[in-house]
Formats: sequence, structure tokens, C-alpha cells
Amino acid sequence: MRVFSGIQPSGEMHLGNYLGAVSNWVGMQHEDAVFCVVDLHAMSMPYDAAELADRTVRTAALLIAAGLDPDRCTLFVQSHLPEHCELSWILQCTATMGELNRMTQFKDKGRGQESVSTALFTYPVLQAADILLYDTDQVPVGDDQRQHIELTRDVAQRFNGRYGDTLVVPEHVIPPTGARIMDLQNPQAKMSKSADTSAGCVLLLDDARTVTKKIKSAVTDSGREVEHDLEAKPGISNLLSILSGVTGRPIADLAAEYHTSGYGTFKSAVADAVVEHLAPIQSRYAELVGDPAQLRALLAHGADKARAVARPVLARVKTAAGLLAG
Ligand code: ATP
Ligand code: LTN
Repeated sequence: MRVFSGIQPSGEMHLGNYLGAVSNWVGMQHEDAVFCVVDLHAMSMPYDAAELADRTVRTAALLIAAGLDPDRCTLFVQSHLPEHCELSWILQCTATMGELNRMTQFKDKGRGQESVSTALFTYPVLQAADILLYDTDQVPVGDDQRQHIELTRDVAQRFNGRYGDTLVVPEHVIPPTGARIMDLQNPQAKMSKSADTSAGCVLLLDDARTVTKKIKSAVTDSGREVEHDLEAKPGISNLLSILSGVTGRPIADLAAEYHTSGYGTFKSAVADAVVEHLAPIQSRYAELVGDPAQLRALLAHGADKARAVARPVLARVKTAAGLLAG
């Protein structure tokens, strides 16, 4: 069962990325699990070239600190394998303008920008290439990626219909809780590093004081009871998801325990649990970034492992699509 997922090195990792995706990757590690820092995707929005390489290494370090073990899975950097771009081109010949136009991420991220790169539009095709290049069965992602995985399936099925059974059609794996962590200041919007203010977004590397301040200032809902009700209590429900994510306890148990404790006490408990969960990740991260040469060596080894899977798949696709063998 091959597992593949990716994360952009486009900013600091936040609790949404961690609870919606990365913490699940940690539990899905085995020799056929492949995780990728998608630096090429991060170039589709305006970015600082002087910082990208450093962010890429730091993102990999944080993934390892969060529990990915490069000996138990494959961890590598997307741009180290040109095969991703090669397959992306071939798939662009199968994907249609109409289906890319329907992607909501493209519309959201492009909104308000003076000019939008072609890459932001074709972004989901590169993502499909990432996934299909590894004969992936399962893609663990947050809820916001549902549409991109559907597109990947459609493109794979169309390719297979045209050129014969060539690509494995993957399934998404969306966690039951944590799939959609919301902004603490605006529980109608997903927690995102690109939000207008950082107050509603807890970063994995925020210090204990900052985490506590952000969680204690989270907007809550009317009433006093701690209950899971996405419609009536989106703020409290979000905090319950976060507490469940970091403690591993079911939301129902937590809601019962804090039902009458009052919002203040509940928020303090959430803040303490998050701080406690992040502390060991932060100290492992500090050790890892102290040795960038070692991280680069780990990533080079990861790229070798990834290449061994990707090359034969790409060769199979090129033959199926009618390209002349070199
Ligand atoms: P952002 O919106 O913060 O810029 P992103 O979704 O654009 O993040 P990535 O950093 O590549 O980009 O996301 C990595 C993973 O984190 C994906 O699987 C995505 O579904 C998941 N994810 C991102 N935000 C959330 C969230 N608020 N709740 C749950 N999962 C999330
Ligand atoms: N688009 C994703 C990041 C991403 C990804 C992937 C996720 C790029 N390639 C392949 C899963 C599989 C995002 O923005 N979160």
C-alpha cells in the first residue's frame, strides 16, 4: 500500500497542517510511505528566492522533529527529481482548462492579485504528477485538498482510458478529526499561514507564551457550555478538535469533561495541552537545524529512494503515451 503526501515550504508550519496532515503521516510510516517537501509548488505564488532553500531544509527538519523517521519512510524534496515536472507536462496534455478553472484554491489564492502565474493555474496538475509518479494508493491530506485529489483521480482515469491501464488511481485519506482546523480569530475560515493576521494561527514553533496568548484570545461563542456543535459553537468546536488532536482523546470525552467548566478554564486546558505537545517537537527541531549538512545528506538519500520508484513509473507512462524511447 503506497502512501504519498506533500507539504509546501511556503511559511512556518501551523497546527492545521500538523493536525490535518503531518501527525497522520507519522502514524502511516512504512517502507512504502513517501513524503515530499513541494518546493516547486511554493514558487507558484510570489516568494523570496533568497529564502526558499532555507525554508525547504527547515520544513524537512520540522517534519522529522514531528516524528517522520527518514529510515522508516522516504522524505525528499520535489525539485530534486525532475521526473515530477516531466510527468506534469504529460498530464497537462490530459487535464482540461475547464476542470482546472473549477479548482477553488486557484480562485482563492489568485483573488486580489495583480497578476497570477500560469503555475498557480496548473498547480493541481503538478500535484497529480507528484501522486501518480509513485503508483500511490493513499494520499493523507486535510479536507481542503479533497478537490485536488478528485482531479488527480479524474486525470488518471482519463489517461488510462486513452492509453491503456497505466496509472494507479489513488484514494484520499482525510482524518476524522483535525481535517479542518479553523482560524482562532475567525472560525469560519481555515487556519492558514496566509491569513491577514497571525493571531488566529498557532505555529508549531511559537513559544509557550505566544501559544497560550493565541489560544486564550480565541473567539468563542455565545452560551457557557463546552459542546461540539459546528453550527452554533464553531469556536469551541474548533478548540475541542485541537485538544482532541494533541491529546489523542475523543471529542465526546473532552466535551463531557469540560462541559460545565466555563470557557476560561477550558481554554487554559487547551493551551497547556498544546504547549506540552509542542515542547518535544520544538527541542528536536532545534537540534536538527543545528546540523544542516546532516539534513542535506538525509534529503539526498531520500531523493535516491524516491528516484528508484519514480523512474520506472515515468518510463511506463512515456511508453504508454507514445513517446520514443531514448
Ligand atoms: P496554508 O493554507 O496555511 O497556506 P496550504 O494548505 O496552502 O496551507 P500546505 O502547507 O502545503 O498548504 O498544506 C499541507 C497540508 O496541510 C495539506 O494536506 C493540507 O490539507 C493541510 N492543511 C492546511 N491547512 C489546514 C487546516 N487549517 N486544517 C487541516 N489541515 C490543513
Ligand atoms: N497542494 C497541497 C500540497 C501538495 C500535495 C502534493 C499534497 C503538493 N503535492 C501531493 C498531497 C500530495 C497543499 O497545498 N496542501
